[in-house]
Amino acid sequence: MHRFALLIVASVWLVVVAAVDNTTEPISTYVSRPDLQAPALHVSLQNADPVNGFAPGYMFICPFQATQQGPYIYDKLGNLVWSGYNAALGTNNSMDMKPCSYKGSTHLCLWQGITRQGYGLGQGIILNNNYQPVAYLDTANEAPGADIHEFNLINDGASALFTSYESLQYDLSAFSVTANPSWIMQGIFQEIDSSTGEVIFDWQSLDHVDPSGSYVMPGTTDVSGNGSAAAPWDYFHINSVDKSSATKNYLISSRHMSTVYCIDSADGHVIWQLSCGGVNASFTVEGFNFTFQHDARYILENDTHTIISIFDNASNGFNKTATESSGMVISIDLNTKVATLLSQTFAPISGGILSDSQGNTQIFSNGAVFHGWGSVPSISETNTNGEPVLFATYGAYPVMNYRAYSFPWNGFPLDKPTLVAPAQSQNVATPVVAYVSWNGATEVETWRFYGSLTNTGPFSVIGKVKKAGFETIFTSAVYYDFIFVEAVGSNGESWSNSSIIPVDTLDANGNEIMPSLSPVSNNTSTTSSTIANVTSVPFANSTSLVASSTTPLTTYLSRSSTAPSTRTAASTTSSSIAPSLDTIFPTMFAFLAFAVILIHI
Ligand SMILES: *[C@@H]1O[C@H](CO)[C@@H](O)[C@H](O)[C@H]1NC(C)=O
Ligand SMILES: *[C@@H]1O[C@H](CO)[C@@H](O)[C@H](O)[C@H]1NC(C)=O
Ligand SMILES: *[C@@H]1O[C@H](CO)[C@@H](O)[C@H](O)[C@H]1NC(C)=O
Ligand SMILES: *[C@@H]1O[C@H](CO)[C@@H](O)[C@H](O)[C@H]1NC(C)=O
Ligand SMILES: *[C@@H]1O[C@H](CO)[C@@H](O)[C@H](O)[C@H]1NC(C)=O
Ligand SMILES: *[C@@H]1O[C@H](CO)[C@@H](O)[C@H](O)[C@H]1NC(C)=O
Ligand SMILES: *[C@@H]1O[C@H](CO)[C@@H](O)[C@H](O)[C@H]1NC(C)=O
Ligand SMILES: *[C@@H]1O[C@H](CO)[C@@H](O)[C@H](O)[C@H]1NC(C)=O
Ligand SMILES: *[C@@H]1O[C@H](CO)[C@@H](O)[C@H](O)[C@H]1NC(C)=O
Ligand SMILES: *[C@@H]1O[C@H](CO)[C@@H](O)[C@H](O)[C@H]1NC(C)=O
Ligand SMILES: *[C@@H]1O[C@H](CO)[C@@H](O)[C@H](O)[C@H]1NC(C)=O
Ligand SMILES: *[C@H]1O[C@H](CO)[C@@H](O)[C@H](O)[C@H]1NC(C)=O
Repeated sequence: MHRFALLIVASVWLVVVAAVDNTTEPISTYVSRPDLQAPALHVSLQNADPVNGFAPGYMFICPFQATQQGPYIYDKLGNLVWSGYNAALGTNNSMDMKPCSYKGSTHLCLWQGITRQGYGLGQGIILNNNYQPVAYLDTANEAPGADIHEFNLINDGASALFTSYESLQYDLSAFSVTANPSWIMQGIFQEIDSSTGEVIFDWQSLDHVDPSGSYVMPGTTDVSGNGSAAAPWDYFHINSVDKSSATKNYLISSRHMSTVYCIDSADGHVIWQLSCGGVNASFTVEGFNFTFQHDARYILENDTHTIISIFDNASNGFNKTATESSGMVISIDLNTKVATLLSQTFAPISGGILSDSQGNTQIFSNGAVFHGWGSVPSISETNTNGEPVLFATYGAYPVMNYRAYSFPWNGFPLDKPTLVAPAQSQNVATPVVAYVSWNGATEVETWRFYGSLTNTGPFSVIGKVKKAGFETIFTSAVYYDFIFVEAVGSNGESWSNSSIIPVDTLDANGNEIMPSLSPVSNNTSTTSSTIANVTSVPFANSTSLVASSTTPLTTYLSRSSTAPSTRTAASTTSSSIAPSLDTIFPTMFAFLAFAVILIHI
């Protein structure tokens, strides 16, 4: 159970009303998926060279304060691969999605829940490569629910690292807090056994770090809190947890102490702390500085050295120590007690980026670096030589993204490819224009199209087209009444077939009409999957094909056994047409203005 009683704290919510439009939030729309309004990636720098260019793989982001906030996967050319908006996960905030190893195979891990002023309450979710949730994990031992700042699956998924924010009554008279009683927020992290949900390790900041060392005093920033019950003083602000596989020590980042701590996994004591002039600093920091950092990760360790990476926010939105945020790789000599900077990467744009909050640094094994720029919704990558090879933005404030990652991924959605063929004209001689997409599928190389004069077939191959981004457009040579599409992999595998869909045309009034359906018979070998080796043009430009009919269209829609096999044009009004036929046009450019909750993480 969670200590919710202590968290019934009406946090400070800074409400800013901002108009979301195509400038702050460009979106991509798709004919085949009118339900999706995905953030559009604007890629301004792109080096796809196999040797010196960006690393292979996909980009994982969770934009929020966006029209359809949620987890997203893009390819490195900027094409949408998967929109997780409302996909079995609900529409709550998502954060920190990345591939993770769980029970011997690659899964997707993300945090989802509700955000408060600077922290959150939710859970960790593990999805399999079919994008189906297979596990929900949370903090335990009465700690408040999993906070946004970490859901880090370790040991092949055997355990999970979480952060948690807990408010406690605390005497803050030494910090000029007048509220009586006064309240403090402590940082907790836990390691949880992912099969039993039980706590393996539980660390609470007030047991080990005195509030007097904080750089963010009560009532000084938008996320500091003022020590009241409604806004406890967030003196610590834990914002990452990692664990060494070698020493089993934990590495945690405290933004408000501007300190990275190494914690002993036996008794929780602070083994060392890295800061630039903070109270009780363990090391001399030579030639560089950082403040209000995020995302502290172990990179390499041996007996004498520990190498870590951090994302130096360099600012808390009020005071700053650098003009640009950056990723830093830091070497700590445990003998000489000196910390030096091994590398530093900046955003590859003029003036760099100073993110107000959030952000992360992912170091590849070859030294290449991938960055999420937090409150500035941008991502970048530098290669092993430190040269910029990728830069992309996906909107502007208030759109934000906590962390961004680059990883290989293979996604196998359980649904079928989505195919639509909107009416083009009144003339059935008009070739079919079809739009196909398959949300989350990474293995499709080619779309192979099949057409027939009837819904029962036989169907013949009418063409194929290379997959081109999230949605691929296919234009047939001639007209077909019914089509479907097959998703073909790079080795010719057949991954899935779409449903058979009717190809609509327009009647004289501009209403869509659907071709007639034949009854499905059990006594004939002609089935929808029978592929005749038909290469002849199946449809002549016969005017009889558009001859008017007195048979009401609704008769055909109800699968009348007398439905004619030739195409008919109906004079019926659109009201008799099944509603689903009218839904294929996307709601283009429907941009919403809405109240936006400004949060600093
Ligand atoms: C402290 O913050 C809370 C929440 O914003 C606010 O309601 C309260 O008035 C503040 N108290 C003081 C003394 O500023
Ligand atoms: C909105 O943004 C998208 C992506 O940048 C662009 O393709 C589209 O043309 C824009 N629409 C308008 C109306 O500006
Ligand atoms: C959002 O998260 C809250 C807290 O975990 C949960 O109660 C609620 O059902 C979620 N809502 C949606 C739409 O997922
Ligand atoms: C610094 O170390 C001293 C001695 O161990 C301890 O009493 C004090 O609380 C520490 N201060 C902080 C901010 O951790
Ligand atoms: C900014 O820095 C000054 C000088 O160190 C300090 O007095 C002040 O409290 C800081 N303000 C914030 C919001 O961090
Ligand atoms: C911190 O480093 C920056 C360069 O990144 C430098 O401009 C600044 O003076 C340094 N600040 C301190 C306090 O050393
Ligand atoms: C430990 O790591 C440091 C930094 O990479 C390196 O200079 C040193 O040679 C390493 N020591 C051993 C024993 O490998
Ligand atoms: C898709 O349809 C084609 C043609 O009927 C068939 O050969 C193939 O096996 C089907 N693929 C799947 C996955 O069912
Ligand atoms: C075809 O077979 C299925 C099940 O075998 C049966 O339910 C259906 O009624 C049959 N349809 C016709 C048209 O005979
Ligand atoms: C089908 O067409 C292909 C290509 O034209 C040809 O090689 C093959 O022999 C044909 N198969 C049959 C069964 O007619
Ligand atoms: C069908 O119409 C198209 C376009 O008008 C024309 O190019 C084509 O030759 C016609 N085909 C036949 C078989 O009449
Ligand atoms: C860091 O965060 C603060 C706000 O929290 C922001 O103003 C500042 O620009 C950010 N900059 C850097 C480098 O972090």
